[in-house]
Amino acid sequence: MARQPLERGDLEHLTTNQGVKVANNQDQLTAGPRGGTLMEDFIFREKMTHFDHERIPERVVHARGSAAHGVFRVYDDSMRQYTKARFLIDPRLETPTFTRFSTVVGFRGSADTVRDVRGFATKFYTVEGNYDLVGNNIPVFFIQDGMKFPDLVHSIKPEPHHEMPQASAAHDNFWDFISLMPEAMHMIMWVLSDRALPRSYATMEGFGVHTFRLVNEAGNSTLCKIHWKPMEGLASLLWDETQKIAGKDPDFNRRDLWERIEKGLFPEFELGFQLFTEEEAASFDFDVLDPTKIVPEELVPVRRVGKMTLNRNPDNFFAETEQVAFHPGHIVPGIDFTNDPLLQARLFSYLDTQLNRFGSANFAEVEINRPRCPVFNNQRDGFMRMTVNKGRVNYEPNSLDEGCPREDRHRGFVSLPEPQNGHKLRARPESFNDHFSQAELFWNSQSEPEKDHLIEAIKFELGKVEHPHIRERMIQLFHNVSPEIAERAAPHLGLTKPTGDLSHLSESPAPKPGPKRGSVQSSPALSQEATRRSARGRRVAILVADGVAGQEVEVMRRALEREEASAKVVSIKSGPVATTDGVELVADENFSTAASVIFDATYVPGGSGVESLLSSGDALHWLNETFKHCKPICATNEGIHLLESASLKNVQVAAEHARAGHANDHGVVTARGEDAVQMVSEAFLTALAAHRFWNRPMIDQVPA
Ligand code: HDE
Repeated sequence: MARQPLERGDLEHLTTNQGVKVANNQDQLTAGPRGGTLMEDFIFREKMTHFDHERIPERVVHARGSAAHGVFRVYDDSMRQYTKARFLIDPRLETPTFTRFSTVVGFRGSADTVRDVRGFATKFYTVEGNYDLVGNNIPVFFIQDGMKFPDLVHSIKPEPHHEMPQASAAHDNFWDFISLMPEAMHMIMWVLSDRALPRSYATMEGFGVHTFRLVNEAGNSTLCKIHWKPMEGLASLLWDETQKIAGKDPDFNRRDLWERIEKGLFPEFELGFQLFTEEEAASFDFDVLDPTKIVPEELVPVRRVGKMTLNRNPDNFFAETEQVAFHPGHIVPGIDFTNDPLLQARLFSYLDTQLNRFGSANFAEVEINRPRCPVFNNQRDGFMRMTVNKGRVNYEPNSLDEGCPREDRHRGFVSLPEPQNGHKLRARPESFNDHFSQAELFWNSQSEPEKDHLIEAIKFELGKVEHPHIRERMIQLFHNVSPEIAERAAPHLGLTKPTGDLSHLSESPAPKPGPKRGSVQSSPALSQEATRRSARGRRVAILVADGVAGQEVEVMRRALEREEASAKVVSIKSGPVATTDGVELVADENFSTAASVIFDATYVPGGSGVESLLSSGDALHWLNETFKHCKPICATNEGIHLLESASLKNVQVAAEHARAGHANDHGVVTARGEDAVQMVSEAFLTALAAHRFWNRPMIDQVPA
């Protein structure tokens, strides 16, 4: 039955779910003004019942997430030789997508910037059915076999007796488990690196993790690894920042995604494939079915085939972001699985988890999960069935509906007839047992600042571990990755002379590590430093006080906006700011609502107002912190005094090295004179795109 079209008047009035207009939404129906509630109050009972049932179980992992609609298009038809999936070979097709980014460990209300893997799951509503690419921002995983997933997740989630800590791996249970699971060491290196602290969802990579297959029209299969490459390059936060942001703005990454899209700065990602044959795979010194291994890009380059643009925010968080149901088993003709034992376990788990979350097999009928191509089968009924099937036939074969719906032998999904033969057993292949080579490859490929951050992460994570024997075991494992790691971290954990002794593993039933077989010593693609970044989407704070040179603020703001960066004016108090030149200026934020950690860079314009900033502890702390976090700093005219203030000695050193109008090695840009802003703006934007300046002098002494 068709729904009556809504008239404007219909949308003005409150109704019950049955469409009955409500006269009073303030009071229950009672026997007299001070009397008891009447059972017949169907309006109150309906409202309260619905409220009581508003939650569905949060995801057991990846509970905290945010999402965006988008579109995907391939560049050309060159993938035709590898796959018959139409969305990957027909450049005329614009495929709608829905992408959900998430953290893994924290509950649904936890902070965005915790140290964690990020989920990167995309639903492609293709013309041949929904394809879900349910990946992460890290290309490997902790475990090799899905049998261990419940143990892994139990160990990393808050400890069950007191439910602490929230959204953090820094506790004994997790490191106890890992210390007995050497296969996790490659993943551990990634999780302790800057990759686990993304600046933005728009500046992180995505990975399908497992080896998948593409299958072409002739039925030939090619193995592949799947990548998302962010067009804005890779950028991360510092650990100190992430902890502060978790308090100042727990929605930091969510807000960033939302605001980028609202401003039209759509996050873009190129889809890439590493393609290789079975023969090539057999020649690698690792097993491509082992999800703790990457295929180094230097071995098989990533071929970028198309682009996804995230261009629309969801209309309703629950209906879309919370109810979207991903499943690696949602694939389309032209894509197929491999025997990766982690992937095989996922093929069971995701469907099962959706049944638990929705309480019904009809979750595919919820709008966000509904394919955009026709769905036509004999599945019927169940909780919350939305489809009103017509006709008498609900079986196949039939003659009463001319045999419909019937199989499509030509376009229907056919699994690759890969031979499967073997004894029934539970065993880990020998080819999976090199647990350290690629962990070392990752370490070797990091820049010096990235290595420093990783060592600091070990100090924090293991520093939180109370049992000394767990710390000791982990350090011995790190020694097997690289003695340098163990030697640098051990003294801070009260441990001396790690030797790499792994005798404690005899206590563990987990598969033992074999010899290192790795041949690639370093892979530049694994460092985030080599990435090409832009100023797009970056946030700059302009620090002002009454008496600021308004024109300088305006010229800088325009220069930033031209490069699609944004500026917020931060002052001692909110509201109008008096300027020396009569330019109208209003502070967007003040020192109690904003903090340096929420921004990528700071600019201090000239004017007599700098005097007030000089006597503001908040302003000095702001600048110190910006400096300590290695972010670009710019100052013009009197603004330079703030950099020169006594408590900002280090900034001063950096400023001294700055040639007027040029960013120096330390990312500090200054200039004096009437054209000061014009002189600095280009260098400041270049510094903004460069993201961080790690070689600042005396950074450890900065009080922030
Ligand atoms: Fe998941 N994972 N996972 N996972 N996963 C879930 O499904 C699971 C794994 C990933 O935004 C759950 O709907 C098992 C690898 C993402 O909604 C659950 C194993 C990778 C998301 C589940 C893995 C992922 C999930 C929880 C090991 C990267 C969030 C709620 C065998 C390739 C999707 C849900 C979203 C969510 C199970 C390992 C990525 C329980 C059993 C490896 C991005 O089904």
